[in-house]
Amino acid sequence: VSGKGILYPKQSETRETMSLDGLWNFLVSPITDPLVGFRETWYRDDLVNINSDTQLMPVPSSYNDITEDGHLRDHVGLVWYDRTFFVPSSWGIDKRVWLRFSSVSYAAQVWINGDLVMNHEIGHLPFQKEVTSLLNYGGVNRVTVACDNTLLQDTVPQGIVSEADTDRGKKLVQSYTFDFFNYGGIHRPVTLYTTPIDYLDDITVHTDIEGGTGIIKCDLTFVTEVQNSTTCVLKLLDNEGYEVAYGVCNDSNYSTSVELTVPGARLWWPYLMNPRPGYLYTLQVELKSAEGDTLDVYRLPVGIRTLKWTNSSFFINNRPVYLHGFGRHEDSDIRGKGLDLPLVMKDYNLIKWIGANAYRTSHYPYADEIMDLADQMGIMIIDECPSVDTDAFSFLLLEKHKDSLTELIRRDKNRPSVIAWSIANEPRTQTQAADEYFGAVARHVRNLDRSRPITMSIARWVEEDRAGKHVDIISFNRYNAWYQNTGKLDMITNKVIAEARSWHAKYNKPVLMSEYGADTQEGLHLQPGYVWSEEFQVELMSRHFKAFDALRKEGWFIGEFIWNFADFKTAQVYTRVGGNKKGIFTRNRQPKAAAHHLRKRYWALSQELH
Ligand code: GCB
Repeated sequence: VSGKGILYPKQSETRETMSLDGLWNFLVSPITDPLVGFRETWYRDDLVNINSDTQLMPVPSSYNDITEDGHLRDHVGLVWYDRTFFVPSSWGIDKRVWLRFSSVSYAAQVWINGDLVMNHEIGHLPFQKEVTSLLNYGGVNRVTVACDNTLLQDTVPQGIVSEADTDRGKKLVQSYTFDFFNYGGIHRPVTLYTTPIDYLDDITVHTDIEGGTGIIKCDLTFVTEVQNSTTCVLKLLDNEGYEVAYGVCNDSNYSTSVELTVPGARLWWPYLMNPRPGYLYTLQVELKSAEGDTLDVYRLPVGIRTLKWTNSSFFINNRPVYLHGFGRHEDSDIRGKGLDLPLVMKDYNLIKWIGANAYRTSHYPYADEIMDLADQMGIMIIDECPSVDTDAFSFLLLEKHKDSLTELIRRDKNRPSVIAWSIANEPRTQTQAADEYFGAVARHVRNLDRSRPITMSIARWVEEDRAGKHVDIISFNRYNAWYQNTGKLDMITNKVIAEARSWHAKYNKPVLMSEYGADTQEGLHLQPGYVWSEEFQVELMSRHFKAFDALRKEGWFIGEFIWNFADFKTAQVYTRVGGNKKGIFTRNRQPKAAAHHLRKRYWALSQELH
């Protein structure tokens, strides 16, 4: 069984979880014989027995920055991970056991005790498989992962691999045009968990408001041994655990639907739009047998809110919203893109401190744990799939691009924080091929979810763009006084106003500036503002604020996202000093002058607006 849903593994009366995070064994495939691990079936033994170069590697983490080996940092191709673990005997009785990876970048192949379990391609997204029949219960087991970071013309995102002559001989080198380091490894938690034999596979909720009453439409799918034999009992609990709504529905062909009504519903509001942002109910779903026995229980947080959009505005709970936030990255020193809860919490504390109400998950889906906090704190998310700088539009690429959105929507469809899907960042949208390609991608997303608008961050010029017509909100990225007219601070305000106006004039849709900014070396002071100095970054922001204030009066400009929340690592290029330094915070999450400047604006904006 592999199920259709990807519900986050949670403990309940009927479910157990076991974390497989920790130090795994790690072996790099030799560049001279990259496929040796497959040929010699490395998954049939412990890596430590196979090769004395096996070392320890933390999971979750990127492997690139953990060692002192520059070759590993820049490695292209396969690396192998394994570890052993015990499974209790009790798990072998009347249960299904599942193995879930929250993300491996970029592609993964997984074995349990030498048997192939699954393959997955595309980083930043979870995958899982039932492994019940492969485990030793009451005994030791081994999980092996082959992980490949290679990016090609038909991967999402795209890259190019070529052969280079080095002092060590011929070697593969990876190039890519996107502007963040191509970290690899097991980036997010690995979990073994149980479900009952008859279990809830997926839950989909859609919420609405009628007067003061909240409506929650719940679609449930489950797997049971006997069709039409089960009942689902749903209870909605408020945040103190009191039951506020109840519903029952019967199995009809392994799925069922029910509508819950919540009189006097507490709505999910964004941060700073309400004194109690991020209000979540708990939807408790219980699967019961014909005899009335509880088969399975799962609890899902639910926020009741509506989204609406027109050709000029974006509304949450029927109130117009102005988005003020950032583009971000999952990135930090040492761990790269590995999930790190202290870092995640620190980032949210900084987001609250600075008064942002939104961000875009540039340029790929972020960890479940990061999204959970956005739901809880009321931070609005533009949820981006991993397509960056898309070019050379092929059929295969389109299929994978669609898959990435299918998997993203399947994972995040129930999240109140997700207010829009971003289907790409800075694709080459000037061609007929791009027009058709993004038409197909947008249709695909609308077939999966009509409750949220679609956007795309465009960097082509207004006149040449051919893809904007396919989205609901136009997001544009532009680096006035940085990539264009470098250093000319007096060439920002009018240009931003003029460009935003022409986007709106061309497509008659709401417009958001999804990137602007300047690289800034913290502590570098040059007055009057000169590129790379703190003074320059602050002044560049002020000139943009002036444009945004003028645009806000025109009624269709719906938000500003500075690039970037924090400095982050990139590929080695001579335009980047230790990485991209457009952060408001340093990579270590300390404020530059820009952070204080932005804080003043965002708090003033939220006071003025709400
Ligand atoms: C962009 C990209 C972003 C880069 C940024 C920059 O337009 O969307 O990924 O990091 O510019 O700083 O160049």
